[in-house]
Parts: sequence; C-alpha cells; structure tokens
Amino acid sequence: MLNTCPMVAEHTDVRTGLGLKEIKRDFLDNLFYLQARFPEVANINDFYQALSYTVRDRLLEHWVRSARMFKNTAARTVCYFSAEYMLGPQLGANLMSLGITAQVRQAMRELGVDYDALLEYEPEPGLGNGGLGRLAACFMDSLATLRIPAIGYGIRYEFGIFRQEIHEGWQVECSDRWLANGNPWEIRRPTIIFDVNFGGHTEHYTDDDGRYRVRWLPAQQVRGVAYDTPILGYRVGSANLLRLWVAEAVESFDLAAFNIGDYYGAVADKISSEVITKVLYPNDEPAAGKALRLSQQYLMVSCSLRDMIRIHLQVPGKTLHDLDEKYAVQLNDTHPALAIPELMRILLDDHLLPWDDAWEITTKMFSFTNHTLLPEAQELWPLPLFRKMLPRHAELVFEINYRFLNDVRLRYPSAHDRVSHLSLIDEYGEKSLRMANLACVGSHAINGVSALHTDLLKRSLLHDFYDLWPEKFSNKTNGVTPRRFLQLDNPALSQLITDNMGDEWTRNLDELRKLEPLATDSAFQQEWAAVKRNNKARLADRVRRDSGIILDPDWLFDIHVKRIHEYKRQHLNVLHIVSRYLSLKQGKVTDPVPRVFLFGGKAAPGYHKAKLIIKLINSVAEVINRDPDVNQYMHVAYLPNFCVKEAQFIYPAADLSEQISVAGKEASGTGIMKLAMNGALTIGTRDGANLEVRDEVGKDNFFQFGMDVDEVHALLGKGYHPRDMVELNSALRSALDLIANGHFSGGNSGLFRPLTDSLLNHDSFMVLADYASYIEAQADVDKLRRNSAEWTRKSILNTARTGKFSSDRTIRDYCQDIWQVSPVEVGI
Ligand code: 26Q
Repeated sequence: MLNTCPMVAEHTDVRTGLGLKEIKRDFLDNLFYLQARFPEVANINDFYQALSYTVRDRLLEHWVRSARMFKNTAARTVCYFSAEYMLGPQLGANLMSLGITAQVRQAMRELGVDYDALLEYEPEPGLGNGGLGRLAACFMDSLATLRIPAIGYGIRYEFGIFRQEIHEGWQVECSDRWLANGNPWEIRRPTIIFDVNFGGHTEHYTDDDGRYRVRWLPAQQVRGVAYDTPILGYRVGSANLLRLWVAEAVESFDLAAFNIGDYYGAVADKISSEVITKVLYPNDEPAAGKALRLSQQYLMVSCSLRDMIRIHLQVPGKTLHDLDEKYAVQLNDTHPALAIPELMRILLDDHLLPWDDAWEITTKMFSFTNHTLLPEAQELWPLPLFRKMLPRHAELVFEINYRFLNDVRLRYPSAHDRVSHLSLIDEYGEKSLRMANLACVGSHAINGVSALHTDLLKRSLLHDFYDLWPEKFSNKTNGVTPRRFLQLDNPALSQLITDNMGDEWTRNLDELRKLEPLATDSAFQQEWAAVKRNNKARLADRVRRDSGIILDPDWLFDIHVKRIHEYKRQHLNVLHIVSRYLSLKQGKVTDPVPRVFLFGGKAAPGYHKAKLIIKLINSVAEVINRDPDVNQYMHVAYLPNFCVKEAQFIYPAADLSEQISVAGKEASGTGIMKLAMNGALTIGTRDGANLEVRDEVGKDNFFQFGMDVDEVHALLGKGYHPRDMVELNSALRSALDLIANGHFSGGNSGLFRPLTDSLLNHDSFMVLADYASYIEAQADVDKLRRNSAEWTRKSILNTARTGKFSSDRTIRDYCQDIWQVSPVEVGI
C-alpha cells in the first residue's frame, strides 16, 4: 500500500536506487540532513557516516522484507546465543553483499571523496576476544547467505576488546571507544525493552486456585534495551538480525531517593545498572568472583528469551507449547547457558507450565557447543554468589540436578564417582555451579568444533555425559566465511580466480577445486605469485608506516597471528628464530632463504607470561633487525592490534602459516583456514582442525611436525622432564641460554627468566619436546622455498582445497543434524 503513495515512491528511489545518480544524491542528502554538513566543511567522519547511511538505506529494504517474510512463515528460526560477536568493519562487507562496490567507488570518486580512506577510518565492533566471537560472526554471515531465518542474540559492549599498542616492546591496553563517533549500522529499539531482576529472595506459596507457586522478589531491576544490526546475506536480497542488549536503569532517577534529597544516591542506581554492559571481559579471568560477568550473562539470556517469546506469541494461535517448534537455540559455549534455568523459570513461574512440559520444551530447544578442553577455562560460578544474584535460578538448578542425578542413579546404581562427576554442582572446596554440566543436561545436542576436539570431549572432559547419552554428541568442524576472508580481504586473488573459472566459487567454495589443473600451469603460477607479491608489498607498506621496519616482499613471509597463549606456543616460534639467528651468526648457513617473521595478537591483560612473550618477540626483533650479520636474511616484526580489520592485510600476504599449538589443546583454530584460503602453506602440529586441513590439502602440501595427542599423553604418563630435551639438543640449549642470559634484554638476565625457567622446569605445553621436530619441519620449508614453482603449485592447491572450511558447510551441517531448519526464499 505504501508503494502506491507517489511521495513515498519518489523518496524511495533516491534511497534505494543503485544508479550513480541516486547514490550521489542520497549521499549528499545524508551529509546534509543527518550530519548537517555541506561537502566543503565535512570531515572524514561526516563522509563516513553519510556513506554508511547511504548503504544502510539500500539494505533496509532487504532487511524489512526479510523480517516480514520470517514473521509470516512457519519456518523454524535459529537463535544463536553468544556473549561475543567479532563482526569486523561493516562498510566494505555490506557493499560487497549488495553487489554495489563499483558504483559506490565511482560515486565517491566523482564527488572527490577518497573511498579507501573511509574504509581505513571505519572503527570495527570488536565485541569478542578471538576465535569464538569471530566464529559467531562467520555463522551470522553464512546463515544470512543460506537464507536461514536467524537471530543472533548478544551483548552490545560499550567497550569491546582493548586496542593494543606496543610501547618499548610491551603490550599496552587502550580502551576501545568504537561508539565514540556514532554507529550508523545499528538501530536502537527503545520499545523493545525488558526489565531484568537481580538479587532478593523467593517466596513459595499456594495461589487462589490451589496451585503451588514461586515468586521472586528481586532487590534490583535493570532494563535491557535492544540494538539491532542487519546481517546481509551475500547477494540473496535478504538479511538476518543481530540483536544486542544494552543495560539501562529502569528509572533514570530513583525518585524516592531524590525526594529525600539524596540526589547522588539516585544517580548511583543509574550508574550501577548501566555498568553491566560497559565492557567485554577478557578470556583469562576466572569467572569466580566476577559478579558483573554473571549479570551480563543473565541480562543477555533473559532479554533474549523473553524477546523470542514475545515474537512467537504475536502469531495468532501460537502458544508456549510450540516454542521449541519455532526456535532452535544454539549456546555458543557455556557463557549463555543460564538460558536453561531462565527458560524453566519463565515457563514454570510466569506461565504456569508443569515441570515435565517445561523441561521437554527446554531440552528440545537448546543445543550446546563446547570450544575448549582447557580445565582452567571451564566456567564455574561459586554458589554463594550465584544464589545471592539469582536466588530463583539457584533453586531451579538444584531441582534440575536432583531429578537428573536420580535418573543417573537408576542407571548406574553403585557409581558414586560417576554421580559426582555428572553433578551440576562441584562439591570440591567451595561449592560451585558447573556451567558445562548444566549446558549438557539442558540440551538435546552437544558438539565439538573439530573432529579431534569432539573425540577428546567424548574421551575426557565430557566422557561421563557421552556414556550416558552418546546420541547427543556430534562433531561440527568450524569454518570461516570466504566472503570476508577471501573475497573482501584479497580482491586481487579473487579476481584472478574469477577470471579463470567464473565466480560460482563465491557461493559454493567447493568450486575452488577447479583451480587444481591450473596449479601446474606456469603462466598461471606466475600470475598467482605476482598477486601474492603485491599483497606482501601492501602489508610491507603498512608495517613501514606503523613501525618503520622495512620488509622485502620477495622474502618468505612467515606469519603467526592469533591470541597470545602458552598453549599456542608463540615461544616455540621464537626458539626457532633464535636458533636461526645463531646459525647465521656462527656462519653455519651457506645459502639462507631470507625470511620475515611476523607476529600479531593480543594477550589477556592479566596474563603476565603471555605479555612477556610479546616483549620477548619484540626484544628478539630489535636485536636481529639491526644486526648487519643477519639482517640481510631475516627480519622480525610485531604487528600491533591484530583484529579483523588489520587481518585483511595480513592473511593475503602470508606464505607460511604457523599453527603450532601442542596437540590436544586447540579446540579447532580458524586462522589456519583463513590463511590456507589465501594460499599460505601451513606448518602445523596434529591438533584441532590442523588435521582436517592437512587431510584436505594433502600431506605433501603441509608441513606437519610434533607429537600427536597420544604421544603427548604417553610422554606425560611416563613423566616428562624438559631438561632432558635440552641435554639432547645443543642448539636448543644455546637458544635458551641466549634468552636467559640477557642477550636480547640489554644484559638484563632476569627479564625473561620466568619464561625460560618455566620451560626448563615444567614446560606444561611441551615446547621443548617438539623443538627438534619443528626445526626439521622449518628446514623443509626452506628447501621447498628454493623451488619457487613448486611452492606456488602447492600454494594454489592449498586454496583449491579449502572448500570444506567455508562456514556455509558448517552451517549446513548444523541445520541438518541439530537445528532441523531449511532455507526460506525471500526473493530479490
Ligand atoms: C570465560 C569466563 C569469564 C570471562 C571470559 C570467559 C571466556 C571468554 C571467551 C572464555 C573463553 C572465551 C573464548 C574462547 C575461544 O575463543 N575459543 C576458541 O574458539 C574457537 C572457535 O571454536 C576455536 O577455533 C579455538 O580453538 C578456541 O580456542
């Protein structure tokens, strides 16, 4: 009906038209009406905002149409619950999905606006720590592209992951003010609000109809307000919704307090409410004692579930009994697992469903993904804290546990140990709630994120649950979106691929296999190598601009980018670098292959050893880069503030991808996939998804080294003595001695001792045990590099064989095996 109104139709043209004229007109309109600027005085932020709104105008149409479609369809909707989303910059990605990058570039050129400068200017929403948050963003991209109705629910942190600066080799954390200049991609929904209870106590009573009831009398209420961001599918004319919650005060001023003159007391409540979604927690902090983190989680799940119920009940004839038919909820790790008792509370207390009905709906709706085996990373909430903040949920968790353990005892009448392992409550020391156990009990499906990880979950962390419910377990190997990580980040390689085989690969990554015959074509090899060289030059320019280090794009680019963690073993890489340095210094190498060692990644602010590893890398870099005996053959550089935006210059420039975690610790790893797609060869252990990448690309096209999981366990079983490794290997001893004795720290032999001592005395991540094998694999890298045609052939094959690692495949697997959902046609 709206379209028949002539005024609206005319208006719509400027705001939705894809021609140059309409884009330019809308851009100038937005500059004027939204920024109140004319071009002569506009600054880069004005231009960025105006352009983003111009793009948003064009995507809203898709978004609103999809929303209407999803509302009217009976199709099941996926709700992805995640405390983290690492979306990355939106402008370029949205233009690519709409297919209007060329027009927009041209329009900007004609208006004299530097489009690339706007891309560079755009801040990114870094609402995550690393892999888990980025996976959620890749999944949102694939869900939209596959036309699966989906809502991503999460938290809109005012401060995302900190910005990393490097000062004198040390990491310095700066606050991430990503919202400071406004966020054109989100829409605040002041009417989509939920008041969330905290604290207080419960009362059990019998109501007028003689029913047993529980009411929760909270001590505090906080309001969750929805902020929506559209997630466009790639060239499908539809979009999904990312709905993030912000905490606000229920009343901005506590009037009672105000009236008795306590003005500051009144404002304090506003502040204590709003603090809840202020900042993303780093992933090193033990959950225990972090009341704020618990309130973040509860705010998110309570608002999200109540929002889903609100949407569901809008459809005439729908009741809560069909809730699980309408929605499949995926819990991204245990962070949103409070959703299980919260849904029970809503169904039992607010809607008076019987326990068994409520429990059936709950378990049919939820499924759970585990992302880590590390014992220290399992979420545990101390019961006193939990009970104080969520008294009703504490009762429900006990009831769930009571019923669950009764079933367990019936099945295993005399297995006391088993019962205590399965219990939702950890009774050792301070009693605490085991979130992973809660997630397993409340879900009908449980998955790991790589074949090896799922296998290890079954064998160790969740063994007792696997024994109980083998049918609940499955593997869903992670994937990454090729739209961002190949097409957007590496336009030159994408163009080369498309020129040779068309662009079907952008929708179906398995099509890349068609590159295989070209791998031995020497003309194609040359073009491939030229693209790689240009990408390396592009990265080298940024490094020179940021740190003054000059890199030669003809050298091998060896890249190690990911969060800094001992299990990921950046220090193993350093030991190789130091050994190489020593060999060169001692004149032992006759024909060195020149190499650039690049590192990037953030260390959790409280993780001192990880921060010391950053300092070590920078200290080694300083000595090597200025030593004329070696600096014609090797350089080392730290790329500060590794994030989705920086990554776009890094992945396409990699020759070699370092994936060297100790076997059994990296659940999956997704960086390996992004790098291999961009034609990097991997040097990697038999850990996480590395094994699957090796199997896909072929073991001849992959540098594998180190112990496998069984060897790691065997060595631990017989007693691992890291000093034995040093006894056996003089190169290793020399490298460690050089670091320990202050060669890289201006003679300060104390600086790196915490690292070298921990390697020599414990070496919990078996760095020294894998050293010799790593050095051998690195020698193989050098050997292959001397044959550049062979290297390029393998590089092409790596890209060609990464089809499996598209997150489209992962999402299809979830749809089929767990969510039971199928695509809904919206139509362009
Ligand atoms: C927990 C409690 C309190 C505060 C923070 C946290 C917290 C936050 C984030 C714990 C863990 C995380 C993130 C974990 C993560 O990113 N895991 C990675 O997930 C990837 C996607 O599945 C895998 O590829 C990686 O192997 C895994 O390390």
